Amino acid sequence: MAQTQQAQWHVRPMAVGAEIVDFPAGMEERPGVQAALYDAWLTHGILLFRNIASVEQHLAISRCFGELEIHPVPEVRSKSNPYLIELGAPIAGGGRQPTVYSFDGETRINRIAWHRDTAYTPDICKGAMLRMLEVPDTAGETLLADTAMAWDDLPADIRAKLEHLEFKATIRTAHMSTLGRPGVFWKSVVLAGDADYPGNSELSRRDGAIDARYPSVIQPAVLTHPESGRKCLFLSPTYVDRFLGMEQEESDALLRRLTEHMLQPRYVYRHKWQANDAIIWDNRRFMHAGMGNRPGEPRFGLRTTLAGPLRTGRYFDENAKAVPIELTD
Ligand SMILES: O=C(O)CCC(=O)C(=O)O
Ligand SMILES: [Fe+2]
Repeated sequence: MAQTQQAQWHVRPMAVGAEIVDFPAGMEERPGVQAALYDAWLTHGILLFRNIASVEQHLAISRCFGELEIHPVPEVRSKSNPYLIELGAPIAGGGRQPTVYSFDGETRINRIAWHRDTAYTPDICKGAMLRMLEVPDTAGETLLADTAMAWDDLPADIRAKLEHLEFKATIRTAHMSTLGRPGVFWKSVVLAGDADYPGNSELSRRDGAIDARYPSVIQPAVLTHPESGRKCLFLSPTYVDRFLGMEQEESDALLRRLTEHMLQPRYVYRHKWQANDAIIWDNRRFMHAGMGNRPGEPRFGLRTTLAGPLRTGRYFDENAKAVPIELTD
C-alpha cells in the first residue's frame, strides 16, 4: 500500500503575526510541538490556526500557551464551559443579542473598540484565543496591532517621556461612554435605544454598577514583556481616562497621538474570518478591536482566556475592592 506523506506543519510569518499551516488535530500532543508553538507565539505575537473544528481542540491548543482562567465578566461566559466566553450569538438563537447601532449610514453590531483584554483589572491576562464558528459574508473582521513594533519606532524623546508614565484606566462597555475616544470607530454613530432593540446587552445596561465591580486601575504606559524583554506601548485606548500628572487636555492629546501611531497599517493585522479559524494573541504585546458586522448576518465566536497572572497595575483608590457578582439565571 502506498505510504501517504503527511504535510509537515510549519509557521508561515505574515507582515504582522504568523499562520500555523497544515496543523492536524492532535498535533499539539506530539513531543516538542508545544514548545515550538510557544516559541513562534513569543516571536510573532499572534498565531492564526485554520480548521479548528471542535471545542476540545480549541481548549487543547489554548492550553499549550498556559493555564486558562475564568473571565472576570460573568455576563460573557459560556454556559457550556466557564473557560469559554461567547462573542455574538449563534444564529440559531438563544444567545445574548448584541447592541445595534448605525455608523456613517451603515448599521453594525458587535463593534469593539481598541483594547487589551482585562486591562481594566490590576492583573492583565496573558493572552486569549478566539475561534470563529459562524462567519458573516461581509465585514466582521478582527484587527490586531503590534505595540512592540510601535514602541520600537517611537522617537527617543517620546520614549523618554513615556518610560515612567502611568495612566488611570476604567472599563467602558456602553458605546455611549466610548464615543469620541481615540481608537474608536463609531464617531458619528447613531445609537439605538433599548426600546428599539430590547436585546441591547445586559452589560451595557448595567454600566453604572460596573464601576463597583471593576474599580479604576493605574497601569504603566510601557510594559517590558516578561518573557521576550521587548518593550510594548501598553495602552488600551478605550479604557484610558488620563495619564497621571497631566491635565486632561494634554493627556487626551498624547493619547490621540500615540493611538494614531499604533494604528498605522504596518503594525496592524486585519483578519477576515473563515469558519473554524482561530487566533491566539499575546495580550501583553498586542491590542485588538472588532470591526463589527451587519445585523442579520451570523457571527459567533468562542474565546479562551490565558491566566497571567501578571500584576501590571494597582487600584487607583488604594482602598478599592472589586465587588464581583454572580449571575443567578
Ligand atoms: O469580535 C472581535 O472581533 C474581537 C473580540 C474581542 O475583543 C475578544 O475576543 O477579546
Ligand atoms: Fe478583546
